[in-house]
Amino acid sequence: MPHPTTYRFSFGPWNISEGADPFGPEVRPVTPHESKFALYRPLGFEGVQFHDDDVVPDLDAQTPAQIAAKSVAVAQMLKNQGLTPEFVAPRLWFAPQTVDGGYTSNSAGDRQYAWDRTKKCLDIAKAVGSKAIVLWLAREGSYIREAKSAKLAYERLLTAINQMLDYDKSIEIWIEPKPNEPTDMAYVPTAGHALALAYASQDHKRVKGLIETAHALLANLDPSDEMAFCLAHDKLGSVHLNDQNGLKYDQDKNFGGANLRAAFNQVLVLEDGGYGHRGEFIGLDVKTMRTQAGSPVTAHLKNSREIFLLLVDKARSYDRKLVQQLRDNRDYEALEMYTIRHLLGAR
Ligand code: XUL
Ligand code: MN
Repeated sequence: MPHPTTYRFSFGPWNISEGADPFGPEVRPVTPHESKFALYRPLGFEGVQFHDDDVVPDLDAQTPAQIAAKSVAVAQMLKNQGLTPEFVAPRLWFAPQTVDGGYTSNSAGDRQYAWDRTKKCLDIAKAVGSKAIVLWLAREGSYIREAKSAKLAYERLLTAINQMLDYDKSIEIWIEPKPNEPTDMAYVPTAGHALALAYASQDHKRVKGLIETAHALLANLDPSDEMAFCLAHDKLGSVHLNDQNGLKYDQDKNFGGANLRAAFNQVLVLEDGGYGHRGEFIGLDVKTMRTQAGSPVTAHLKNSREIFLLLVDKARSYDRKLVQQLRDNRDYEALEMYTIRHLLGAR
């Protein structure tokens, strides 16, 4: 498949943050939510990733008319700024009704909250002109396995996905797997789990995966393989490129910042898999370092995009003929050395 000559990039407003972490407060002045959108184009981004309440703040407290009016205003703002909404994700991990998950909660009332919130998210996605919603299934897991029936939990997830497909006949659902954090163990930790749910659903063509580098690494998997698995099924809805130092807390480091070779392999898989030729975005989900001064802080976004593009150059100048020859000869020592020399620019 031909690769696009140019890529489109996206990030979410949460990627510009004030630096609070579980151990300390904000360290930078607040960048008002509304003022973030003007930063996209100058930084080279045209796609906006939204949570539902990034579109309609304080969503649970709004009437349907208020939700509709705010969504229309955001759609107009995006148009004025020349931006495209990439997806909207229901934030099902914040409200008191979601302490034990949403779709998989043992409480019927909490599950009803999750469904009501999802319907609001689907309405918002339609109103802003987004073709997809993203399910990051944050608390759909358990802290101790005895707490829930896992079989029932998978059945409930599938039921919820089918309800979404039914409620909106054109929306795509992109499942973003993650093995842990904030729950101890999540029910949908890998691309395999996400795509199994997709194929079991009533309209599998509209259910895909969104692969985040850090999430794959937290599952002790190779992110490029997770992306390739989705591409092989024509089910890579989007990516969240970032990086991660081993099996620790979710770090959302700059793309390539921890493992440049693994980043190169992700770019190779995307290039060779024809990713982007239908307008799919190169999505980033990166956090700046807490030590970074200034407001707003955007260097991490600019740098991650630049690192991606530098690796695209590396992918396009990678000598495919030589690679094929070394594969044919099964000389993987030479292939590794060529790859490292290529990445280091050694002559
Ligand atoms: C959480 C994460 C989220 C999702 C969107 O780890 O990656 O930001 O991408 O809800
Ligand atoms: Mn993400």
